[in-house]
Amino acid sequence: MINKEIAKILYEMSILLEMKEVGFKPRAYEKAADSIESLAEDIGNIYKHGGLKALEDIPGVGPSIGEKIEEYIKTKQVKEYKKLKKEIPVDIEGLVSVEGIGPKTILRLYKKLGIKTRDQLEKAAAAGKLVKGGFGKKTQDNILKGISFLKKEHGRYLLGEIMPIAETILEKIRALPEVQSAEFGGSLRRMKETVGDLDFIAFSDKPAEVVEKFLKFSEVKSIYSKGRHKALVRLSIDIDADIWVLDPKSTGAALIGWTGDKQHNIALRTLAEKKGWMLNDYGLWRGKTLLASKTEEEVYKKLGMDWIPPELRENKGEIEAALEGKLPQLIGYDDIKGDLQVQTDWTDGRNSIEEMAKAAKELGHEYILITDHTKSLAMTGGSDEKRLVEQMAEIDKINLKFKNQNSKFKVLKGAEVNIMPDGTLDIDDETLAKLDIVGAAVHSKFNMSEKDMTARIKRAMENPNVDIIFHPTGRLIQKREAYKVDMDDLLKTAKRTKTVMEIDAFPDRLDLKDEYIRKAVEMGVKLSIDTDAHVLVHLQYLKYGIGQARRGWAEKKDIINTRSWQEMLKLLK
Ligand code: DGT
Ligand code: CA
Ligand code: CA
Ligand code: ZN
Repeated sequence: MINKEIAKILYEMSILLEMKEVGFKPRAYEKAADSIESLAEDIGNIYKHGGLKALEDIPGVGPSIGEKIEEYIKTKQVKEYKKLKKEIPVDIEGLVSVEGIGPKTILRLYKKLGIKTRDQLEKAAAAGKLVKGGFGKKTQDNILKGISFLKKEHGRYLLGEIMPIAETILEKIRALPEVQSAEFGGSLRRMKETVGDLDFIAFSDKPAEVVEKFLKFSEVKSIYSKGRHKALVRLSIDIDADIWVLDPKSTGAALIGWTGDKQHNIALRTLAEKKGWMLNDYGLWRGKTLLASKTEEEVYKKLGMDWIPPELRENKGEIEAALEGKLPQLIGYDDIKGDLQVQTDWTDGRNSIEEMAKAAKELGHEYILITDHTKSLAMTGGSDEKRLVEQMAEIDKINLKFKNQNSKFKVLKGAEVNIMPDGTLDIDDETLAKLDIVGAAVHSKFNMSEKDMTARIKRAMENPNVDIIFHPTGRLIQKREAYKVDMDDLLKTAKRTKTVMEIDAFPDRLDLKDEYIRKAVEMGVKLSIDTDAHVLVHLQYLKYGIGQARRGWAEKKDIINTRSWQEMLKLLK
C-alpha cells in the first residue's frame, strides 16, 4: 500500500503551497490527501487497472493531482514536491504537530531564524530567540508548552490512529490456516485512548509456523526478537507489536492474562490464592488439577464472578462488581442510531449535507444532526443567523428527497455554536429555537481560570436552547491540555438543566474522557456519542467514542443517541 506515502506528499504539498499563498490549491491538495488516506484499495492497484483516468475518479483528485500520483507510482518521486522542499527544507510533519503552528508560522520561523526541525524550534524558543526574531512572547510560550506536551506523550499512539492497521493485522493472523482464533491483547483490547504497543494473541497447535508467517507480513519492518511462541517487532508505521501464540486449550486463561492491566491481573491472582488456587496464563489450578482454562467465562465463573468486559479490566471496581453480579450492561458497539456532531461544506467540513447523510445511512444510522460552526469561529467560515436559516431550508429539501425515496432517514437541524468568554452564545435565541438540537462549545480563550471557565460553560447550560455541550474539556490528546474546569460542578449543572454532555469520538479528542464519563454516569447525567466528522470517513470514528463510554461504565440508557430521533428529542430540554 503506497496510499499513505502519497497522502503524506500531497498533504505536505498543501502546506508548502499554503506557505507560498497560492490561492485555492492548498485546499485541493489537502482534500486529495484525506481522500487517498481513507481509500480501502491500494492506489497502485487502481492505477494498474484503470490508469490516470481511474485516479481521477478518486474523490478530490483532478487531472493535475492525478498526474502527480502517476508520477510517484512510476518514478517514486514528485518533482514539484522535491522543488518545493528544496526551497523550504523543513520537517513539516514534526513542526505542524506542535499545537498552534501552521504553514505561515513555519515559513516565518524558517525565513527569520532558519528553524527546520522541532528540536531546533524548542532550543530557539527556550533561549528566547523567537521574541528576538519578532514573534510575540505569547507565541513563544505556547510553542514551548506545545512541545513539552508532545514530549510527555511521546511513544504512545492514538487509539483511532492505529486501530485500522491493528485490525488489518488481526484479520491476517486469523486468516492463517494454522490459527484457531486470535484477539487483541493489552491496552488495544481495553480500548484505552492511547496505546504503547500492539498486542496480538493467537491460538494454534503450530505456534512456530504462525510466528514465522507473522514475521513475513508486509506491515513488519524489523524484528527485535523471536521465539517459538512469540515475537516482538517494529511495524512500518513505527510502532512495536507483540505476538504470542499459545495452546488453544488455554485460550481463556491466556486472554485474561494478556488483556487486563497489571492491577487487574494481580487482583485476580490474589483472589485465586485466597482460595488456595493459582491463576496463570495456562489456567486456574488447584495443585496440579486444572479447574478452568478454555474460555474467559469459565475462568471468571470458577473464581465466583461474572465475565468482565475487556474495557473494564483495570481494577477500578470491576472485580468487586463482578463478584456481586453487579457489572453494568455496557452500551454495545452497534447501539448508536445516529451521529449528533457532523460538519459539512457549509463551513469547514469537506462534504455536502447530502453526502454526509447518505454515508451515515450506509453505515446503518437512522439520522444525523448537522452541526456546522457559527460565526465567531471566523476561520471556519462559521454561519450567521441568516445562513443557518438557509441551511434549515436546504435540510428540509434533503429530508423530502429521502422521504420520496421511501427512506425514513432523517437529517436533523443543528449547529455547533460558540460559547463566548462571558458564557453567552454567538447566535441569537430566536434562531437557536428553530433548530432541532443545539450543541455549544468553547473554541476560544482556553486559558481562563477554573472559576471563570466553569462559570462560562454553566451559563451556556442555563440557556434553554442549549441541548449538548460538545467536547466539554477542549483537550487534544498529545497536543493541547484540557482547559481548567470544575467537572463536578459542570456535571451537577448538566443534570439540573438537562444538558447532555458529549463524548466526542474524534481520535485526538475522546472528550469527555473515560474517567469523567464514569462520573457523569454515576450522577445520572445524559451523554451523547458523536464523531465530530468533517469528512465522510470520520463517520467511522464512532467506535472509539463507544469504547470510552464502555470504559466509563456507560449503559445504553445513559446515551441519548441510542434511541430513535423521536424518542431522543423527548429527552432534551
Ligand atoms: P500499553 O502497551 O502501554 O498501552 O499497555 P498494555 O496494558 O498493553 O501493556 P503491555 O503491552 O506491556 O502488556 C500487554 C498485556 O500483557 C497486559 O495485559 C499485561 C500483560 N503482560 C505484560 N507482560 C506480561 C508477562 O510477562 N506475562 C503475562 N502473563 N502478562 C503480561
Ligand atoms: Ca500493549
Ligand atoms: Ca506489549
Ligand atoms: Zn468543535
